[in-house]
Amino acid sequence: MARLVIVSNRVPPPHTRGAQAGGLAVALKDALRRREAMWFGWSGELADPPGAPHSVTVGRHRYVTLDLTPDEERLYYTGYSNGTLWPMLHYRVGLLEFRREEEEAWRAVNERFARRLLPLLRPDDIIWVHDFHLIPLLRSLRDLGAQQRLGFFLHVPFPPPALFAALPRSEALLRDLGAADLIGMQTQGDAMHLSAALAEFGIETPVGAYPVGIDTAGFSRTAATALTKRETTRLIASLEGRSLILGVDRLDYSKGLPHRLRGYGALLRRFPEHRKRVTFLQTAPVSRGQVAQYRALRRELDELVGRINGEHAEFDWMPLRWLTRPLARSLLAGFLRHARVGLVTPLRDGMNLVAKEFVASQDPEDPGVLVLSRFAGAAAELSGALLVNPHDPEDITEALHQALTMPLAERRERWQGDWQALSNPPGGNWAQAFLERLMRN
Ligand code: ADQ
Repeated sequence: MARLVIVSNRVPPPHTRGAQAGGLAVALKDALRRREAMWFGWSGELADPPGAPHSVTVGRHRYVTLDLTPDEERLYYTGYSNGTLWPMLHYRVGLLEFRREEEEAWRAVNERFARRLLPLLRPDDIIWVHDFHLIPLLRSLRDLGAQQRLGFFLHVPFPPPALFAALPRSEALLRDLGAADLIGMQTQGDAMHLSAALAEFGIETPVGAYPVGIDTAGFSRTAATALTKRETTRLIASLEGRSLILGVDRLDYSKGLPHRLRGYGALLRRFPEHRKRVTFLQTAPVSRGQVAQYRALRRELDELVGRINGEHAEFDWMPLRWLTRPLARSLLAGFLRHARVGLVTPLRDGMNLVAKEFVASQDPEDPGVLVLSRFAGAAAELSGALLVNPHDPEDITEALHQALTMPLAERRERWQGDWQALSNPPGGNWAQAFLERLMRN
């Protein structure tokens, strides 16, 4: 089997691999199992000058990482990737900030990465580049003469072409994407948007939907085991029989956290029968703390949490528990299993693996209910969830009430459909399907 070369912005360091919050490490675990691979990307470290690549080999996997200079981090990562592309791709034109200097630094870092990667490649490698940070790398590799099969996967949404056109220099970005042999997206909707945007410039690169999946059976086993862990037992004891509503996200404006908290506050006002009968635990580890919008969001949420607890708490009941530190994955699985409601309400999300992990973690005999944003990629697969418009806190309120009062038979029926959908996805394993199509092209 040909070697797989994964290129992504961050390469998880060996000791934390698989254990940290972050989509890609989790999503690619299966694709990397049982094959020779090289994973190439940013080390997460800063150095000036950046120096030679670091290389670590663990079994049949080699990890090669490069440092960024502090300026590169500011312009390529914090500036253009997180300050421009992230809001643009999540339909948030109002948050978009564009500076030419940042866009140029983004291109320069991609070219430097391509030059460093090229000598490490073998002629029959399959190269798979991930996410929006590294779009120009596709064109740079081709310009430098790389002839290998070259795939690209976008983990986040892609807006309709008329919205995307608001991005200055968007044509150059689309032409860079055109250097790939195959582009994978999370949903049919995203694939249609990108195909249409490419077609406007006569670019015919095939684009397909390969919804990122999880190891459903494996996560289910982890969750069942995690239920008996000391920490899970302590969580359950601390609830004193109350139903647990659980939210698990990175602290990001795409995740719809303020609307979600308002929806919960309204539940306690409109449906007072749930007062003292529920606890909402929201975990949202701080991410991208250098970006102004993220700092502002944190302040807004800290205040909102304080207000909701202040308004509704009793001397012996705190309605909302707010954690800005990450939870270990092994604990998360047990917490999800115990939750009566999984509350996943992003304003826009490529997929949202937490929604799938919630379904996978449930006890088939007594499953909880997923309340899910219709704008998460996962909504296309999870028809058993209660779908909400996350911009409307009252819609979240009503779905929470429905979930908390849903009879067991309906919970089972809804859950079983979703479990089936995740266990046997129509396209098979997403990464395998993508790689097979890439080889055929
Ligand atoms: P993310 O935006 O990081 O990923 P998501 O898919 O929700 O989002 O989560 C990825 C992983 O991180 C999941 O396995 C989840 O359990 C873990 N995680 C999230 N919050 C956590 C927390 N508070 N504590 C511990 N673990 C946490 C990007 C895109 C998504 C897309 C993924 C994968 O933004 O739309 O689903 O990539 O393609």
